[in-house]
Amino acid sequence: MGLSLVANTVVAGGPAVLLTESFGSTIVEEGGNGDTYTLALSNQPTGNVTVTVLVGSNIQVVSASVLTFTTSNWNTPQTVSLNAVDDTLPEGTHFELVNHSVSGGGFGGATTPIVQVTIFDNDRAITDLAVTMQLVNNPIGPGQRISYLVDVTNLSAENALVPFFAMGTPNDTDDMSWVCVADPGASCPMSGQGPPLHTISLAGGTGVSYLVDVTVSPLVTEGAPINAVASVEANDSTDPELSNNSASRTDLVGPDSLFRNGFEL
Ligand SMILES: [Ca+2]
Ligand SMILES: [Ca+2]
Ligand SMILES: [Ca+2]
Repeated sequence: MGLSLVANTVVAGGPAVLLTESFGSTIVEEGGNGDTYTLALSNQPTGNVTVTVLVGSNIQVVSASVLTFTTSNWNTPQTVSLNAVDDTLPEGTHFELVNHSVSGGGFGGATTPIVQVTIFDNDRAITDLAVTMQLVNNPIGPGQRISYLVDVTNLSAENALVPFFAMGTPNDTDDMSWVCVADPGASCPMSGQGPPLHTISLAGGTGVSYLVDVTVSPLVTEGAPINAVASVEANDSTDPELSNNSASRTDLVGPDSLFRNGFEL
């Protein structure tokens, strides 16, 4: 033994059940398209060979799940058709392995293929994603480096797998840079330059926190407003409470830091 099958290539050796996946892969959609592959034997058996298709809970065999190969049709491929089980669970794209058992005709110990099936989901979680924003430095001074603390939280129990986070550059600022820290079960890029615009991941009840730094233009005048907006979009889940999916704030530029530091002339 110790033989292996990769796609439709068999390593020469003992008897084997040969696999050919249509278009080289097997992909099924909940509530949508199924897929097929074919099986044949590597050599003529001594009698009837039975091959049984073994699936888990996410896949159903639409064709016969027990194939019989005889001494005459052993090398004629037989088709296995699979569909996804259309459950109601939001799972994202997931995977299941299809195994095969074989018996009879001298094929009792034959090598059998394992098919990795990709399953596209059609169920959406209900999640409530929320964003809050604070300004760490207040008041803002012309030319000052300032920091926003932005928290993105999944307030629901269900997972949001690929929400999109965005924060634009506040007016009259530049040199934006940021760092992000994620709760266990959540993920975000660790840091970056420029506006954060990317996919994050928020398991139910988890969040990520950004510290976003910008430099206020030295040319702004006292009383000018600096507007900042951050938002999150659920993408693969449904968010029935959209009022908390963005946070914005307007902070007025204070007096020049020379004055605040007591160096008034
Ligand atoms: Ca479904
Ligand atoms: Ca599902
Ligand atoms: Ca929300």
